[in-house]
Amino acid sequence: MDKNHLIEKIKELKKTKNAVIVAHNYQVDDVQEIADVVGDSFALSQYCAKSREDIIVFCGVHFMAESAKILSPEKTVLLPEIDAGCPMADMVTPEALREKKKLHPEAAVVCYINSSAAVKAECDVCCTSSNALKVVKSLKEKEILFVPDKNLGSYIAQMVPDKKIILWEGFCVTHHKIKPEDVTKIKETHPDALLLIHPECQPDIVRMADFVGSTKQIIDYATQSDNKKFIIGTEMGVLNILKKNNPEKVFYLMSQGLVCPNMKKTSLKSVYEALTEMKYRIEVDKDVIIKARKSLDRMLEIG
Ligand code: CIZ
Ligand code: SF4
Repeated sequence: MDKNHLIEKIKELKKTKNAVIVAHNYQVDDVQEIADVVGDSFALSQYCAKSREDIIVFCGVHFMAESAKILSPEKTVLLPEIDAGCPMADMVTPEALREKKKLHPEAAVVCYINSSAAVKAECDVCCTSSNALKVVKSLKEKEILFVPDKNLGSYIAQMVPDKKIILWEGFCVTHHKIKPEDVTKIKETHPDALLLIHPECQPDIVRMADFVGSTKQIIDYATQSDNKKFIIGTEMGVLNILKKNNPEKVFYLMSQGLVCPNMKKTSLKSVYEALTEMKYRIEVDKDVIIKARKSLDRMLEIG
């Protein structure tokens, strides 16, 4: 089937099956183009919870589809590529976290949204890269166990000197590999461009940024800024929306290595197959949903 035919078929199936298609900011352009909405993981899950369709096709990675299931347990959530996982989310298991919690019984446990439902169920509160600072600041505990991203955790830690942040040894393989030399080189080539960096990058990279933020915050910042040129320090998928929203501005990817192979697994073909074969259904244990939901709801209460 050629591309246009596939797109037509997907649109038809979406209607007949009463499905919504959501795509993460890091998905390939073709998939972003057929989605009803493109955004970050939590915004997409919230969108799904409010939507009227019975079926959610989540174009992203496994933990994101789980978050959608936690917020919409009555709906069918499909992940088109079952092997699309997040290596960072896999760096913490509920068993390992339970052991660590025993060593720090006084600590509040904060989990980044990039974690499995079972890990969220072990935590006090969840956070995204947009609200992590607010979440940590809102906690009365002085000791915080932050999982799994040590880079996001370090970034937050230097802004809350009154708290002791215990880091987990997790990181995003894609953002973590950016080196200071990559930044220096591209800044020399484009000295008038602003450097927008995701906090999943290592602290020495984050320190060089003009602005640090989540995908949504980076997109909003570039859109509102009067500057015309930007160096983008997050996964290349965001370039699609950045260019679409800002046709008069120029965006340079900080490094050609900023590609998440798991995010790139989903294609038009796999979205089509997801809808025809109703795969791959994401199921989360009822008890886990109840506990993980508490972590997400608490995050929402904080704002
Ligand atoms: O929460 C998300 O969607 C992720 C993984 C990153 C971001 O900054 O939006
Ligand atoms: Fe996970 Fe990094 Fe890929 Fe995001 S970009 S899904 S954190 S591996």
